[in-house]
Amino acid sequence: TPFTDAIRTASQAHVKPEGKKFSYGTAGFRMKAELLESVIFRVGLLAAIRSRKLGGKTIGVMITASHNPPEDNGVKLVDPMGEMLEGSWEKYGTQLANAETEDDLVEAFAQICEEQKINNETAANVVYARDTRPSGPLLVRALESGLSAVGANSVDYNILTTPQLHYIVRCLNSDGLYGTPSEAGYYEKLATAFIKLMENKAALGPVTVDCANGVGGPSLRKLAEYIPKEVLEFNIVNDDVDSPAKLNHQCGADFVKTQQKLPPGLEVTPLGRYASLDGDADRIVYYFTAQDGTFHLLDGDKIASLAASFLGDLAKAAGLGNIKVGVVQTAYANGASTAFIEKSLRLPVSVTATGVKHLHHEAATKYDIGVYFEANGHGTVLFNSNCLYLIQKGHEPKSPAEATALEYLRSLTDLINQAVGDALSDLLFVEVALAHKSWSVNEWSGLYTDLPNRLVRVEVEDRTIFQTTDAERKLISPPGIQELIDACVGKYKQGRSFARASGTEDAVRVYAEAASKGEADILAYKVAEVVA
Ligand code: 16G
Ligand code: ZN
Repeated sequence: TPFTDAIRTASQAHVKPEGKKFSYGTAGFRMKAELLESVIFRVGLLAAIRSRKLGGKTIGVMITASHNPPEDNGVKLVDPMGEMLEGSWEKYGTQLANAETEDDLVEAFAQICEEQKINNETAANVVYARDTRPSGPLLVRALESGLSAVGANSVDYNILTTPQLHYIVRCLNSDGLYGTPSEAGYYEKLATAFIKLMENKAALGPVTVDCANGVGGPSLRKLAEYIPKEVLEFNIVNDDVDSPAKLNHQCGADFVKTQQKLPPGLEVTPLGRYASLDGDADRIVYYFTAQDGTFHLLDGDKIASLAASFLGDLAKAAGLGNIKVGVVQTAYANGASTAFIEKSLRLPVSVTATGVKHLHHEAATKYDIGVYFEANGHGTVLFNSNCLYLIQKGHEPKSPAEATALEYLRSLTDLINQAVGDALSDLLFVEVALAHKSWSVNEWSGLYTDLPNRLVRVEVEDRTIFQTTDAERKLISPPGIQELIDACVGKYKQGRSFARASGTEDAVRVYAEAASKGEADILAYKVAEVVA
């Protein structure tokens, strides 16, 4: 390729740690930041190839390690419509990252270009951003070095949340139809839709947002400037991005979801609304304390239930009774949420494997309005083209009430990030749903009661032998194990349990739920024993 010499020279400044094996996984590459420099340099090469393959469409590169500790970092690619990199291309990321020498690297680069029939004269366009981690600037320089070695045009968007970069990528590839491709364009789009949706709705009182001391803090502060206090007041906490050690430490969505408790130091008023973002602001959970001080979590399943209930009603009110509204969950969704959506809301639920790309794909292809959320708080709502057409012009409202509901739906398609799960967009969406229903957290929480559950991490010799089917709910390998799990589950009322290999850690995860906390705990440990 014309870039052989340039790649070879530039690569010498970003040497691969010898013998280290990298893999582009569910969330891209993620590890200790000091191991990442060569990987990110090579991701620059891949981003350029991907852009050329797609005729010069803009590709995004996000440098973040989400909810992981401050000393970690990571990188992932964003495809033109703001989705995750197409799955079949992940192997190229792995291939480039693992090339041991400069010779291996230029050869791998040439091989991928040949396999994908890349015309290296085609322009390559790449945009990138990073979160607030201290390792970010150095890694950005490695990325820039990779991009320039292969002649890519690039724009640095500096510090953004992950979903903001996804938004910008989508804008840049949508001829101005999705929005203005800038950070300010993002705030304006969300705030305008939000203010419209909150017109004539009673104020809810302030919402407190724990920003995990990550990039969500400064971003939410900027967003809040576009929203008058009378419409919604934000109380922003844990937004110290100048003390790296505080990032994701004893705060944030992952802490609250896994510990099922308040972030230490948070002052709470009973029945107030509290939310926590993760370190790159693509996940959110809500929670509150009752009058008696007990903690109540409103996780991704509760958000999905609220969203499905609100959107299902709105579609009917707009006279769009034939629109198919559905919910996508993973095996980790609480059984009580699935039962609520199917039996009380009478809406279909699909279950997919863990990982946003699986849920996103299912929601986009199966439903007109597809609500998807992982229990951990990552999710969004997708409106397909049929639905967008009906909302925008295809459906003639038959009454003023229908016209109003249609108008709401129109604003919601602007409010809700269509590219990826987005904590800031989800935050505003939840506030709108509660305001429209005139619900307090109590009423929202009371949609259903979570079944007690337990998650256990099991260290095993080789997690790759744990192969699953049926959206990770059943093991097909090692042989005989699933029968043993079934036998355990059968002993517990409302029992359900499954084991799957983690996609992000070297371990197997066991999930169990049952009618009581004690039984859920015992079931989880019994199944963990079977797996170990
Ligand atoms: C990744 C996924 C997340 C999933 C988690 C499961 C993306 C962007 N992120 O972080 O959605 O919940 O993996 O981790 O897809 P596990 O495989 O270790 O259980
Ligand atoms: Zn995240």
